[in-house]
Amino acid sequence: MVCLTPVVMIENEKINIPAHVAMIMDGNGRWAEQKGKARKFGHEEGMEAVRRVTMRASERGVKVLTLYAFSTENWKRPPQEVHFLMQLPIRFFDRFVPELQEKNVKVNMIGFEEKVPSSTKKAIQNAMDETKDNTGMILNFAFNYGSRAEIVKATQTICQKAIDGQINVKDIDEKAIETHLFTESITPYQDVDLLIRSSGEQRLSNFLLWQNAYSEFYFSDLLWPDFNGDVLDEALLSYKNRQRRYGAV
Ligand code: V07
Repeated sequence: MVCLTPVVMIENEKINIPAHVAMIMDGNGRWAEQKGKARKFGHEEGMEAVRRVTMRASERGVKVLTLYAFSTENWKRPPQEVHFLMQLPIRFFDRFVPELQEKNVKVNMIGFEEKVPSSTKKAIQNAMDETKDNTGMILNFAFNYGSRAEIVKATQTICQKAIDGQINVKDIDEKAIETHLFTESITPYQDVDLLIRSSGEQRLSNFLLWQNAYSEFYFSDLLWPDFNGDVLDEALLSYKNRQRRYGAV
């Protein structure tokens, strides 16, 4: 495999930086409850952690940072909480777009548009438009995202193309499936290199199932609002210390 990712010094160690880092930002509600506050305070503080981690990842030369902001399962939460979460992209961009511009970060989104309020979609679209010419890290929000539903959607599209004679069944290979997933928009970094999950949980929770086929996993016991750039550096160091074999010996 050709490795084009930069080598950066962290604590005097040369390290290979994973091109695509994906994060499951768990523990916001628990963080708030431990402090005797409402869950929304945890989400609010979680947004600050997003800012810290985005800035550090961009400094380290990560190409794509994918954040699991809202899953297709999250609609089952209490309506008030869902409503609050839907406002967060608007608040996030009101506050952070200038900083994203300064760091040359480009915003992208993967997920289903259906059910997302139009004001939220508009905020995300604006941020994507405003940062479309940036050439640095891609900050990729998985929003109303579910991996099985993504694979189902790709399957439907491919089958329809086969029926319409646009593709031969013989030609449906891994590449063909890959190009029908949401992550087509982050080509050539569709595969996750390093998956990080906070808050002590060690599950994938329907997040990028196809794209995580060969990724390294890093779990932290810290609750997401306590996450920061130094924890990201620890994860990057641990990544460097693992031999990646892709099934070979
Ligand atoms: C959310 C803050 C981070 C911890 C996880 C739960 C709460 C940023 C966004 C966001 C999403 C899309 C977008 C821009 C920003 C966000 C939700 C929750 C639903 F284009 N943080 N954050 N979205 N939290």
